[in-house]
Parts: sequence; C-alpha cells; structure tokens
Amino acid sequence: MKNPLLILLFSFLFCAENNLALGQTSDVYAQQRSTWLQKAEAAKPPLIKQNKKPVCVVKAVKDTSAYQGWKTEKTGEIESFYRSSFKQNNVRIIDFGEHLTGTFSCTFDTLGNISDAPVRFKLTFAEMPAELGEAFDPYPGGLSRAWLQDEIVTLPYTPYTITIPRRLSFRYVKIELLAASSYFDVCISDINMTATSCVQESKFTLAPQTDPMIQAINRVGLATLKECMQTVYEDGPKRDMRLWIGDLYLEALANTYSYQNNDLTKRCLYLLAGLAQPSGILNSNISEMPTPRAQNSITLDYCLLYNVALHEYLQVSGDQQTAQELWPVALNQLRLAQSYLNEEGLYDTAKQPQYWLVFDWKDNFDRHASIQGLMTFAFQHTCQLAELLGREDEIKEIPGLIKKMKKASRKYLYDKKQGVFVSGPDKQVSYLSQAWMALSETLSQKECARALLTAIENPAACYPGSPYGYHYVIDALIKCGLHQEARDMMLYYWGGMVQKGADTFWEVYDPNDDCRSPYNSHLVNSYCHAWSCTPVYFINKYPEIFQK
Ligand code: RAM
Repeated sequence: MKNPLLILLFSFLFCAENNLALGQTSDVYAQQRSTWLQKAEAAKPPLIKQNKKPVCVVKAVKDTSAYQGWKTEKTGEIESFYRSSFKQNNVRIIDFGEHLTGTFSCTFDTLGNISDAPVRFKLTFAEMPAELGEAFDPYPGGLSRAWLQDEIVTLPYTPYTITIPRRLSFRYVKIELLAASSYFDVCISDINMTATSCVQESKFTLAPQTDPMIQAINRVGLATLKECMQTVYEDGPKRDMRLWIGDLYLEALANTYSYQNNDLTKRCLYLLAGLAQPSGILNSNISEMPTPRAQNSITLDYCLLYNVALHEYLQVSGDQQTAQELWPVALNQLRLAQSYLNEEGLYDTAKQPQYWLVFDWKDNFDRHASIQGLMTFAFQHTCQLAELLGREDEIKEIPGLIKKMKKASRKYLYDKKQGVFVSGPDKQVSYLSQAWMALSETLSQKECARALLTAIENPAACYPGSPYGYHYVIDALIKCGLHQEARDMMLYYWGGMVQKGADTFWEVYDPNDDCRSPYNSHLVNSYCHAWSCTPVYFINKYPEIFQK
C-alpha cells in the first residue's frame, strides 16, 4: 500500500474499529462542546451574599423522644458568649437559628495576661443536633469521612482570625478548646458567616387560609431550595455539593413556582451537555470546582429525566434556541433507552446495562416496572418537545413505540386480579411502580387510581425511602384525581419532618427509622437536600388542593 491517502484511510478505519471494539466512539459533540460550556458559564448566576451572626448559645441534649435521639436547648444569650472564658467552659455550641451555606470566620482573643503559646480548637459544623451529640469516629460510613464538617485549627498567637477554607453548610457550630497554655485564657470576640445563594425571595405567596402546617412545609421547602441554588442546582450544600440530573429536574420544577431563576436551569442543562460522554450519553452528575467536570457514571432514569427537564424548561422560558441546540442530546438519551427494549416494547432485564437506576434510596426495591413507566413517561415528553421544536420527523416511530410499551406493561407487569402493577421475579408491589405507571398514563386514570390506592392501603407494599420517591407518588396521586390523598401524604411525610424539627428537608427520611442511611452512617446523610424541596412546587401549583 504505497498511496499515502490509502494509508491514511486504512489507519483511520483501523482506529475507528479498535475504538468501537473498546466500547469507545468518537466524540459526537466534538463541534458543540466548547460552545455549550461557554453558554453554561455565561448563564452562571451571581451569588447573593449576606452576613449572618449566631443568635444564641445552646447545648445538645440526649432525648429518646427527639429525632435521632438528640435535641438542642438554649443555655444563654449570644452577648454573654463573646469574651467568655474557654478555660471555664471548654465546649460551646452556637446556634444561627437557620440553615446557612457559605464561609465561616471568627476571631479568637486573649483573656487576661499575654498569649505565650499556640492554641488549638476543634470546630464542628452541624445541620442536625445528632451531629453535635454523637462522635464522628470510628466512622462506619461508605462515603468519605471528610464530608463530615469538623475542622481542627491551630492559632499561632491571639488575637487571631481564622477563615475555614472550605464552604460549609450548617445551623450549629460546636467549638472545643483542645490545647492551650496554662499562662493565659482565650475567648471568641467576633463571628462572621457569609451566607450565599443565587436567590432571595419567592415570587409566590400563599392564600391566607392555608393550613398552618402546609405553610410551614412551604417555608421549609423554600429554605431547602434556596440553600441548594448556588452556581448550579446542588443536591445538598453539605454533601455532595454537586449537580445531579434527577435533583436538577425537581429543583427546576420548584423554582418555576418560587424563585423563577431560569438562567440557573439553562446553565445546568448546558453544563450536563458539555460534559456528556463522547457517545452522547449524559453523565449523572457534575462537580464545579476547580473547573466543571463529570463523574464518569450513567444512570438511565436520570438520562431520560434530562429530556423531561429540557421540555419543562422550554415551556417555562420559551427559550427555543437553547432547546434547539440541546435537542441532539435529548435524542441520544432516547436512543440509548430504546436499545434496552425488546421486540414487544418491554424493558429487557436480561441485557447487561452499562448504567445504574436511581429511583429511590430503598433496599430491595424492584425497579423493573418503574423503569418501564419512566421510559414511557420520558418518551412522551420527548415527543412533545419534538413537536414544539418542529422535529417530529426525527422520531416518527416513537408514538407507535409508546403504544407498544403500554401494551407490554399491561400484559407483563399488570396483575388484573389485584389491580396493581407488580415488578420483578417476586412480583413486588410498590408505591413507585404504581406511580410511574400512572405518570406515564399506561392505564386509564381510574385504573391507575385504583392501583395507587391498592398499594398504599397494603401494609406489605414497598413504600419509598426518600423524599425523591415520595415526590413521584404525590405527583401521580394528583394526576389520578386523588387530591385528598395527595394532601394527606404530604402532611404525613413532609409534615412529619417539620414536626421532628426540620429547618430544611432531608435527603432520606423513613418515618419508621430515624437513622436510616444509604451510606451506613446517618451522620453523613444530607439534611438540606434538593430533591426534597418539591412541596413548594405542589403547594404553589395546585392552590385548590393545598391552599384551601
Ligand atoms: C446521592 C444524592 C443525590 C442523588 C444521587 C443519586 O448522591 O442523594 O441527590 O441524585 O445520590
């Protein structure tokens, strides 16, 4: 082979074939990536900064009737805390009275005499009373111990001002004196917390007759969302501090009925696209610092929710340009999902997936019926998106496929006798299987309502383990016209968190188990978690159900 052109062509084909054999493809977004990332950067919202001060001094009290066995009690005014001796009382807890996210700094000063040696303190930043009361070590958790917010600082001399380098997320700060000279005493003379969020006030108000508990749920939901709206929609400002597609979708829904910062949604949609896999499939999550980067992980349910989020964004913002530019991304997620359907339109559990499915934090929850329902739901949204963009031609076969999928669901996943959808080899009955089938309109509204009620009334049914799961159940109840049940569920579940003292809603909440954690340590759970803010969406979108 002497011809250089032929050699070039041959090596190109050889490499392409090798890449395919390795499961790699060339970068399908090679042309668009940098523009998408620039657009994401241009839409980055400025952070609004507020200076916050602690409001009182508290102690952590063990109490078996309190959530996770711990509560706080006020022990003093904040004025008496400043300049009081750490030698006399070497552990202090200050309370800011609200959940905050931002930068913490404080000034330590000398009390009497002259400082003649370094002083060492430990600071523990806590979202929950249990983080103040329980020892962090030995740490049994599966996630990095470094997520827990304790810091040791050594002051070379006093007075001395420290600023904790990492951003923190907390309501309480425990300050412990670890080591000091016998020659002099220390105190704290000033504390400054610069709290950040990209939003300030909701644009919605509730009707005056709204039930006080629903008002409280709305307030806590708004605080949760505000804390998570930084320069991306974060999942939790304490942990993981990053953008996940599933969280983005729910935060964007709640944002539409509160703060209405559409630029943040736009930024997140572009960031995810710009950092997608070379194959075109989206990564499930993105961290921003030091520069935006994706964790190499795919979750099929989240990939599909991207399409739904893009459709919602277009409807809310009218931003055709963004939706047109990101349409190829939506198309790629749809194609990936399609490849997991068998000839009858049923999600094929025998295929080895290259991804995981989120849906909920719940052990033993079978996801087959849910992924079948979510795929149907997301395909419908993608068709509606295509219509708004004049691109129906590109997915001509999908409306027919959706019909086929619904037929397969009825044939293989619906138990006519019981009137519920069942999932997996043990034919599990779960709330979420019914919810996803209802949201996808797989059966009639009446049949879906019956399925939901049958599952909810069955004490052996698998109930959700997180607010994320409960969101979809409430959404489905509303869709099926079960308004009272939707309201009751919100009062039971989110109202339960408020009654147990939540200032912001939690990542995981099981009314029957205070210490449940998917990470083997409830201390590393996030207690201000984006995916739990959605009562804001329901309460403000459906005043006739929640504000009557
Ligand atoms: C956790 C967080 C996040 C969620 C993922 C799947 O890290 O709870 O919110 O989206 O899991």
